[in-house]
Amino acid sequence: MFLALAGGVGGAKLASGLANVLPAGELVIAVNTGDDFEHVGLHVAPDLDSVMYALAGLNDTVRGWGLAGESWRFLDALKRLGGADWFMLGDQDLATHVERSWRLRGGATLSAVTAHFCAALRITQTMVPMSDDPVRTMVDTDLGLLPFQDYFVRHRCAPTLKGLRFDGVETARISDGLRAALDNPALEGIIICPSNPLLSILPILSLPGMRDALTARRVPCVAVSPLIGGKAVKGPAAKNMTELGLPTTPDGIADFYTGLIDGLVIDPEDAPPTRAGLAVESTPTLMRDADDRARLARATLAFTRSLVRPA
Ligand code: FO1
Repeated sequence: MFLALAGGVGGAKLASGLANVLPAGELVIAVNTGDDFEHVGLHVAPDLDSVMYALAGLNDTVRGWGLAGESWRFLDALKRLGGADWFMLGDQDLATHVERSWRLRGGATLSAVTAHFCAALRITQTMVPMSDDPVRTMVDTDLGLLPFQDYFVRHRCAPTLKGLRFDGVETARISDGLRAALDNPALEGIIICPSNPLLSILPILSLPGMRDALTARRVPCVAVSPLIGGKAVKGPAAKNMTELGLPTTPDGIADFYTGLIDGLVIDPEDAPPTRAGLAVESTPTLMRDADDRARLARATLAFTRSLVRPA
């Protein structure tokens, strides 16, 4: 079995490709929850939902988040009442947030709610939150410290990034599902999806014990670069990397994941990293449709399987 670390739109795309090409039950996807927040009294978990909707084939592929065929009558009515309409909750999507919040309030863990939703949507792979404890990404910007969704949606990632803080992470525990995948003797490899390294993957890596677990890995770990030709396909990954002084190149990605990866998948538009000892697979990484997602998933799995960790 394989473990994938994911968050955001790029992560959801490769996660769904991996889910489709691997036999049922052979993939665990651990998802960033640093983007989670309380909104209009509801627990919203955007990255869990992006991955879940993609795995269920229900996601809106044009917008990149939320459900296909969405309607917005709730949002219109909320706006009429002077409510917070800056974060767009679709009518169908709302059911996810209401049901999740209701179950959490009844004492269920985020892992239990996620497992229940995945079963209800007939998802045959395992998707788990990185942690059941609250971790909240705070973005330090030229406008001051902003909660993640304020930075990402309300300000459209325009403020200059100066740093990141993950509130609650010091005491957050790796979820049982993620821990079990890391410790599973049948684990063949770990794949870091082409998610924003800073906003989507760093919260997962910041959980106490996570870097140690990856450093001590017995199986190969491969990252798929989120950059094509030095630019992000969607979202602020390249802007964020530049603002924090990381080159928007495979070298920048390799540096960011130093000590954690054995191989890097890059697009042919990018020059291979110069770092010694890092295996590189150059293959098209743009995922426009299900065929692209399956092809990149197969290439990434074959590359990961070809790498052997020294004993
Ligand atoms: N992204 C936006 O740019 N604007 C929105 O109004 C918005 C609403 C939204 C609602 C539910 C959901 O699950 C995700 C939503 N997203 C929205 C996407 C999301 O906030 C970001 O893509 C992720 O947090 C970044 O990974």
